[in-house]
Amino acid sequence: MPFRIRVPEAGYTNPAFSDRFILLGLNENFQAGREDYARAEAENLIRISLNELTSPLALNPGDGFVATDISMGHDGRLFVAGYDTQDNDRVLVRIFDQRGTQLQQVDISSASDSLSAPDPVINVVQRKVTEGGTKVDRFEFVVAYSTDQSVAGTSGLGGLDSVTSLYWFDSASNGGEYVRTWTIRTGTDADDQVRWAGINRDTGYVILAGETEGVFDQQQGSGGRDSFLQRIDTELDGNTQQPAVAWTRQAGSAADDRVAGGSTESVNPGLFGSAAGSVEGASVIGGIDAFFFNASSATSELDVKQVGTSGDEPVSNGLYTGSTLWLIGASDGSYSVLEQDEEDPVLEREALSSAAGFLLGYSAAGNVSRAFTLNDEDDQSSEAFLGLADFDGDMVVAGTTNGDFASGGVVSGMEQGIAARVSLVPEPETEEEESEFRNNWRYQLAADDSAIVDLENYRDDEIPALTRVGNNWYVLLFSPEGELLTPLN
Ligand SMILES: [Ca+2]
Ligand SMILES: [Ca+2]
Ligand SMILES: [Ca+2]
Repeated sequence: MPFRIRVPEAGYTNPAFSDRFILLGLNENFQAGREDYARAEAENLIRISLNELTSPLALNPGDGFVATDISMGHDGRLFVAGYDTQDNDRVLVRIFDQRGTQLQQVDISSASDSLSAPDPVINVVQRKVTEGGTKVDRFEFVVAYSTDQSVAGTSGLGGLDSVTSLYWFDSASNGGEYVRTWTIRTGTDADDQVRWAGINRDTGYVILAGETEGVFDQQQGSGGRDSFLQRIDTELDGNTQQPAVAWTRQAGSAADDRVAGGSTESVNPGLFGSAAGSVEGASVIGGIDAFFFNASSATSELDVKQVGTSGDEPVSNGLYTGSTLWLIGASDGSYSVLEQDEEDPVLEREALSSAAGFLLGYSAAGNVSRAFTLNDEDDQSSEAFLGLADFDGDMVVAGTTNGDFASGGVVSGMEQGIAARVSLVPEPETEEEESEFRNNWRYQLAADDSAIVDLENYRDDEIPALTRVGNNWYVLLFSPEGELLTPLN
């Protein structure tokens, strides 16, 4: 039976930072045994989220802010990292509630620092710590960027270095705000470019994943640019919390290697990227391969998984969910998984006429489990994937096309942002099998020179999308069904 829920604006209030939601159930006492009333098939409550942000969240209204990364957490707060091109590329973090109200701007670098397109990355965590004998929630974020310029309170090591800052939410400061715990500058005497930063939920250590052209302590260079994974602990010096590098692990091929991200979700921190050549002696598959590994110290044995096909699989981003590492990128191949009796499954590739986005799922042992290719229907245009989020058991990808990705029939020839939900419900193997609902959809922004560069998951209710249109930066919201809840015009 179709029905509609109206929430009149007058009289509706929500003092919380997060959206309200309704859990809708049946009045069983009323209908029990009553004539002409039937019981519902399932007694699950229907969840209805009330979205309060209905226009795009403009991140640089009239200023020079360039957004580079977003992260979601702490009662629906959205954290946006970036830099201000009108203030010496000063690194900033802007924190918003779900209505798009800015709650705090955190100045990460100093007013005296003069940076150059520092490309900061951010991640947040909620973890339990013991304070006075009781467990309390501690909310933190880490932000990291690379620079070869002087940064107040740090000493340059040579070329680009990584500058990393840890912040925590102090409810006693100014009515509740994020304050700095520490800042550290790390790297080699050559260029070090941080690509990802995260915080371990259990013990709170910080992990950096990036690329280096130098050689870290106790490490060996493999040639060109290598990957590195670095653990930074927080140590107590009296009552002061100080950063301390626990270890750095460097790995790579003889050529320039690319790092797309890292993880603190597994027992040992991990890193993933792509390389053209053997990474630490692993077997080359061909062309550009994807690779990933976990490390527990500077010297423990590395088990590098090098995966892919004879074609090119350059990895742009990825995500660990449960026991699966998901990798995205773009290639002119169509991918599928060949299951074999008593042998490991094999990733297969068929050549395409145009570039398409790929989404590949791997086990920790390096076995491919799922493979998806999202191409334009006519196989003519170039798609690239940049952003990835898990959402209600599915994956959502985003990036760009220069053609007709969503089969809308309009091709401007310019780059336009795209997003798609990829259902992980398996396809039925026989016609007799009941086909389950697959919530697959595609969306293409009708805005030239646009891109969707990063995605987040807001409590399985909405998909916040960091979006560029020309020089303007926005956060857009998609519904679980792929409807744009914040129309651009
Ligand atoms: Ca350096
Ligand atoms: Ca290398
Ligand atoms: Ca294509």
